[in-house]
Amino acid sequence: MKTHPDELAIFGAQPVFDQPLHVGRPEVGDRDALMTRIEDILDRRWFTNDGPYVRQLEQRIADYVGARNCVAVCNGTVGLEIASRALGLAGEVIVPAFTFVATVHALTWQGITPVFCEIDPQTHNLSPAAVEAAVTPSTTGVVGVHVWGRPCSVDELTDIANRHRLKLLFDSAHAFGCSHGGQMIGTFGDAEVFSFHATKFVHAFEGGAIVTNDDELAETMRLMRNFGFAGYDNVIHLGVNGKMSEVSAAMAITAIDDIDRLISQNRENYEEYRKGLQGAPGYRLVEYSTKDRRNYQYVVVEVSERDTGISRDIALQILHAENVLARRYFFPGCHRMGPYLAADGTPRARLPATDAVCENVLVLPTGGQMTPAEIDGVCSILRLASEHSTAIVGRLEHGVRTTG
Ligand code: T4K
Repeated sequence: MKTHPDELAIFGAQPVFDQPLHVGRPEVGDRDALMTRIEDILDRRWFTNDGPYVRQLEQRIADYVGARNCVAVCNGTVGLEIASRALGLAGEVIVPAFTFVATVHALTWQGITPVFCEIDPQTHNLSPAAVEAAVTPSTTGVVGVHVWGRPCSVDELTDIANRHRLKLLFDSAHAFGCSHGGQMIGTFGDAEVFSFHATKFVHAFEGGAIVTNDDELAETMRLMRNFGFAGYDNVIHLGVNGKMSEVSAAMAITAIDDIDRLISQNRENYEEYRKGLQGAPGYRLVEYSTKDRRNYQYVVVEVSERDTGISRDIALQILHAENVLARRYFFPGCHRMGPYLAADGTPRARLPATDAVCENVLVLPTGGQMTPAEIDGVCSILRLASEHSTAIVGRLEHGVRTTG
């Protein structure tokens, strides 16, 4: 059994939970249906390269979001690379630093300069005013990220992109099943990219999809996904291997069959967390609009050290000690990550709102693994951590080891 650090033992000598509770625990869905599909794939001996399950998945996604085209890919990162290349992004592209590093790597990998832009601390998404201010003659596009599945300022960004003749790409890795103004995410900008990584509520083990209403762009991206082949022996475009396998497509189809249940399960968990943290000073649950569709796949708490007495990082340490493997997505901001620092080791951009959000966000476990009692347990740990903050901080500062 895991050793319990005594300084953090607010509940007793052993962790509250015997087994770790993970953020991003994958769902399996209807295992029999999945296995039937996998048996079929094995029988057919068609494992990848635009197979029937990939085509079926592309149709399902296009229909679900209401987009004209869907190009399934091997993961979201390669999807972003293909989409940005097909859109002709070059020079400078405006991106948030509060995102998973893949958003930014996908651009940099192609020699594009990411220009880090400030977020709105309330929404955690790009601030349109900051985007407008960051446009230069070298800017070719904007990549907006729908962080936590809350759509970024789609209308304002569309307006900015139109006025400055910029391409607009959305990293919709978190936002499958979400909508904005009644219209599904997947239909905005020039293209949008979903991730179906195992940690997403709809997943393909590894996978992603690019959706667009631009038929010509979709055709280019299909070519790019498959080495530029336009038929046997006929390479007409620069390309990469961005293909999704049949087994991955089978998993994603199985998940989409189950999407309503997955969302309502996550919503129930979210409501349980809300009840559990209600009235607990200093823990603010990130809110989801009920006017539009949300997938509730992330339960995110902002920890105010002033009100709880503990920093986000101490809260994280306490939760980990109790086997609650919460995560501090996204920390540090991409502008503070090695490849994006200036030669003297300092960040190139000053982003105080981004830094503040990076410092106080905690992502809690959800999904089918969590029971209401476990969620209540997680909330109790956070509440107790706050109630005992002075003692805990004192013990941590002085390295005092007690028996808990
Ligand atoms: N844009 C955004 C905004 C994104 O969030 C992401 C991915 C992308 C683009 C790129 O899409 P992909 O190329 O990945 O399709 C994880 C995921 O790997 C990543 O897909 C996701 N965002 C990111 C937010 O989270 P890590 O480095 O945190 O992964 P890891 O291995 O620490 O696992 C996360 C948690 O999930 C752990 O608590 C363990 C649990 N887990 C994970 C796997 C793989 C399981 O329980 N089972 C599993 O099979 O990045």
